[in-house]
Amino acid sequence: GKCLAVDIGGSKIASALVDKEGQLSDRRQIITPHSGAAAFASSLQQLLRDSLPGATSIAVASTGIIRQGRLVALNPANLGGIANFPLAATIERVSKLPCTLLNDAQAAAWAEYQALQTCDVDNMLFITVSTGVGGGIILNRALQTGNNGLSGHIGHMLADLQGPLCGCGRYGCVESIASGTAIAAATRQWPVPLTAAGVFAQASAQHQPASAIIDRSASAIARLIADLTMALDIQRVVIGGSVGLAPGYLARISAAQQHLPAICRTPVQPAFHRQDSGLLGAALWATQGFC
Ligand code: ADP
Ligand code: BMX
Ligand code: ZN
Repeated sequence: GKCLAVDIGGSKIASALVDKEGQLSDRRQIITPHSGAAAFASSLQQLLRDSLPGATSIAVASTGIIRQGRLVALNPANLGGIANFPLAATIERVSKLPCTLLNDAQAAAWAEYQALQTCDVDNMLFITVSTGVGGGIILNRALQTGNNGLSGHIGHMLADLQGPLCGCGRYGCVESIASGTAIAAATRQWPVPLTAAGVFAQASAQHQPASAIIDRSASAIARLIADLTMALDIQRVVIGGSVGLAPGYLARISAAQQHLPAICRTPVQPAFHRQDSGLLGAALWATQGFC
């Protein structure tokens, strides 16, 4: 039987059937509703109902801290204010199939670690630069989830003590400077405010202020990589998310790394599975992992 994998992000919810060989089929995607828990639950349930035929198990990767079957948001603003949501119970109402839950970036890290074309990496860091900034840490070849699901929430490490208030309650988190949400927010006072994709489009048209916003994001990520490399002896970094995978973003991280000491310049590469890392990682974790 196939596993129905679901990836719940702050901007989109994707689903696909994953077979034993890790092949995806019947991929679907909807926009994450930001109008409260009831709308969120019914959109998720509709997507599940549509995707269920052919599935014998469910594996979910979701934004938020995944703790005892619930989604606990560190930054509720990323979900339109939802702070605590009964994820397992909501899924169970649609299907009684066996279900595993994992944080989205932790799941993506697991899939990307399996995809590395080398056996020489014991410690790997995955970073998604998306609605928020998420992370998944592989230490001694094992995915770190933590006793409370918190491991890898590196978007809430500090980038700038003078930075903006983050939805988690701290000032100057990496997420408040580097995420797609932060990139768009940096244009809020412009005559025509832009989306993150709009900022990238302007930057590639040589618009200097747009380029500076993306560089501020990329250099916050380069410093985050440096800090985590110092703490954990990270050997390889994999970047995902729509901002992380946007054209030119990785090159800006690499450029920012050149301003740091050589020991901080941990090699960075794009996600092999692109937008499907979370889906695939959830499915892989359900078969190889333990919950
Ligand atoms: P999720 O957070 O749901 O996992 P994404 O990885 O798609 O979803 O990240 C969403 C963020 O990326 C949003 O802030 C969105 O504005 C931004 N974004 C979407 N498409 C692009 C693009 N082509 N270039 C740059 N940013 C993008
Ligand atoms: C936030 C946090 C993380 C998540 C990361 C990326 C919430 C709701 N989410 O830091 O759990 O991994 O965003 O999530 O607090 P995404 O929605 O950008 O993919
Ligand atoms: Zn924060």
